[in-house]
Amino acid sequence: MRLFFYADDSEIKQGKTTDIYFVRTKRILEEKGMDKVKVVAEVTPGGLPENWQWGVLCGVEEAARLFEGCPVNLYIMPEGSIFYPKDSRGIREPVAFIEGPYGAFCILETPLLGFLCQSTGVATKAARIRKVAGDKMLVAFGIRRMHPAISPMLDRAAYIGGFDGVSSLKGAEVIGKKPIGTMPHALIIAMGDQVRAWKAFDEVISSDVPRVCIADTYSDEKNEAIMAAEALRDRLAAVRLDTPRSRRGDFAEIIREVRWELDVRGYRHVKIFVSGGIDEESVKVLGEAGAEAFGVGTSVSNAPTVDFALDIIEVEGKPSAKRGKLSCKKQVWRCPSCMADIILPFNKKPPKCERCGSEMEGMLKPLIKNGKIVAPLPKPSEIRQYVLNQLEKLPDIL
Ligand code: PCP
Repeated sequence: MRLFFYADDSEIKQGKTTDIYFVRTKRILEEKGMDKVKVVAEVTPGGLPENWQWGVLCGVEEAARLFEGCPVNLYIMPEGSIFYPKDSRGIREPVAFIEGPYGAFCILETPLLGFLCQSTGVATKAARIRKVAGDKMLVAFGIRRMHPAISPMLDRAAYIGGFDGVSSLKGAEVIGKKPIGTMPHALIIAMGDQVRAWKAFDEVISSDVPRVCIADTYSDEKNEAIMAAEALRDRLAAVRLDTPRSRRGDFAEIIREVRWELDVRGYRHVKIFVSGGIDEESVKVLGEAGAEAFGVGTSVSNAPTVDFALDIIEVEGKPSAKRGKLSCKKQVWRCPSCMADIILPFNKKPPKCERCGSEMEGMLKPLIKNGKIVAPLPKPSEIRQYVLNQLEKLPDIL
């Protein structure tokens, strides 16, 4: 008897989460002896949410696990690759294509898209915030907003997008790091007194955990920040300000005041950690006011999904696509220095970058060949570094 409402590995792999019309399609093709018809189907974004100019592809390792054992080839951009909705000439950009008997993979369309759409949205939102935050500390605090069964995916995607750490035990395990947290208001309230709670934290929690005291429970942030500094002195790493919307007013001004009052009292070592409603805009404004670390929750864990679609573009080697889609297998050629893309039919020879003349790199690489994984599956930390390296080459987003 299962306690919660989620699908397990074998149910996902068997297509139990798929849309029923794919099951019917497979049955009809089998009955008519057409399930072995060879097709090429490509994954393209319908566009990007909000004003996003690019996305960070995430969910690729799960796609590999999904297709392992399925008699198809899967070519896909490496996990963490920047992609665009269209190339410089307006051609819609494929992030993957599958080639093989349609009847062998048609029921996997739904889980494949689900793996890519949601985690790509999370990783992209995280990367956008990383792009604005520079090297300030970013911690994923958002798993409480979403179904707990996917919290490891949410944390992994935020980390891959460029965050420094995650708050959940399971998420931290998946990315191979220790979880990062501060302290909840509940600790102060349950113990009845800020100083008593801060000192208890300092006594009980192992010394390798930075002392970050929540400093906005009962009184003004400036007042509680000074109290925390006077209570823990050089043991205090930071104060966390999580000012509720009912009190927020000019949060940047509050941060400037707290920074000033700590500094004039000799507490320059105490950093300011902020959380609550943090996104690209507030990271910029609050960072400029003196915040040096951010706990980012809902804006990343509940990031918009990227609406990828899977469309057949070749049947038995012949061009065949529905209205609105371009037929024929394609390659996405990327200039590694200026990050510009050109999309050409798959077997064309590599073009030179029109902007800088560099050799261009084919982004759609084989991940599965006849059901076998044929490429390495990098660690989350390696994928994250790949994302950061690419972000450096992109223009600012705000
Ligand atoms: C919230 C909690 C979350 C933060 C803010 C994320 O504060 O710290 O991790 O908020 P966001 O989703 O708006 O980005 P509280 O709800 O006050 O919880 P706590 O007292 O546990 O900090």
